[in-house]
Amino acid sequence: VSLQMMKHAWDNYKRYAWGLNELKPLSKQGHSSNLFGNIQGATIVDALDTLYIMEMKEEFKEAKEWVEKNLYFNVNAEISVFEVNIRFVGGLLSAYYLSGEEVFRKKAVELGEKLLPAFNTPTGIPWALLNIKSGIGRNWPWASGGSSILAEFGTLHLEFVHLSHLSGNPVFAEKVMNIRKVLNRLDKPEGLYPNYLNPSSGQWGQHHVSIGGLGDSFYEYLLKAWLMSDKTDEDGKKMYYDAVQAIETHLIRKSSGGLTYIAEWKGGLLEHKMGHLTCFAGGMFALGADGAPSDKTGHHIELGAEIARTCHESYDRTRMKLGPEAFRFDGGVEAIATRQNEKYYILRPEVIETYMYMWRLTHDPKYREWGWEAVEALEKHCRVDGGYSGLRDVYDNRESHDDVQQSFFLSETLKYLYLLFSEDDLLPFEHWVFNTEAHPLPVLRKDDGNKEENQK
Ligand code: DMJ
Repeated sequence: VSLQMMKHAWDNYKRYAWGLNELKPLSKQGHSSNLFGNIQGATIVDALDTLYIMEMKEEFKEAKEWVEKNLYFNVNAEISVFEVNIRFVGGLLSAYYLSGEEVFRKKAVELGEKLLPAFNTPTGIPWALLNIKSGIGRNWPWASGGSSILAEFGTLHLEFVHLSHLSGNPVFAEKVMNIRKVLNRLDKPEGLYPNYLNPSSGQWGQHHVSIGGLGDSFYEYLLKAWLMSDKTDEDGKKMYYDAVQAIETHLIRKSSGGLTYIAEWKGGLLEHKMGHLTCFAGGMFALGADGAPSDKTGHHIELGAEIARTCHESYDRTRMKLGPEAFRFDGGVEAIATRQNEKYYILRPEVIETYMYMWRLTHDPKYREWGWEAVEALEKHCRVDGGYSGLRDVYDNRESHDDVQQSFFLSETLKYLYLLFSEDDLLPFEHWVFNTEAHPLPVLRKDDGNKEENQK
């Protein structure tokens, strides 16, 4: 089924928005997000590996040809370093490792080089935004006193380690190792990592902590850096398990109805709200269970299962059976959005991602059942003639479509669905880690001698 969904999403993108970043499935035209500046083809690059894995050979071939002929980075454009890294660098790296086609390696390294000026700050903590022609960087104007964002500069590690591996140039890995160093030198309030860090002073901005937006994939990449290093990156490992310990103590709570959730922390005060983005953490806890210190393996799997259950409830308690952007545990509600501007669903993957990890790690059939519920809801409410669209209000009885087919729907949501219903030996976890945009990267073996082995 996810294969047919992919075909519908891809065919319509191709028909109406080919070469542009994303598809507007109701207007049937292209959509350009400013996150990618005027780099084009986000959907193509994000979808390459999904096409490959689903064995959509013709489509993969036409996507590859587009990359060869049309993907250029010599453009005068200000881009988000994080978004371009996770979608474009990540997408190209996976396409290279899966297919072995040199063009993807070449373009990934070329783009990586374009991102390097972002690190020209007094601390080496990169800027959020970068003009890839002039090399001038800056931060989001809204971010606490000129700060860089934890989930942005903390989500470069996996891709940059692979860029060094594939180019023979150590500079990429050095840049991300330096980020670690800066973080390790700093005092952390209650052992927690604030979302904001000033790249000039090297000091934290506001003490806001989140496992959802602005924080999320920083934690994910600590764990995955350790896994991707064939469990040699002890520093990443320690930082991850220490962070989880602090998160459990200060952020994880249980509602009176028995639902475990991860709250947001603002200078010591809890906001009892959980984002859809935060739901990825169920899968992360379960994936990290194996390496957990002092007999905590079962506990981390259990934590993953409880987060999965809570996020499933956030879906089940809506009319459309798709979850809201954020849901609350206060004012008499549990796992329900109470503010109008938190009721939307934009085809995000995190809940399905967690089902996929929980399924692979426990084989409890309920995760496939829950995944199937999501498929039915997507087909019923998000599928339109011209592709798939997000929804403005998942509690409404009539669909109000947002008219965007996000590129992560093809790279993540559909890939995780496909994997949820596949055998475990398709991209097995012993050999692959998924970047935060669901692009698989091979584990780099300790001995490193055998490239073949790395690519299994
Ligand atoms: C994706 O780009 C990535 O999953 C990122 O980590 C978070 N936001 C979107 C999907 O929701």
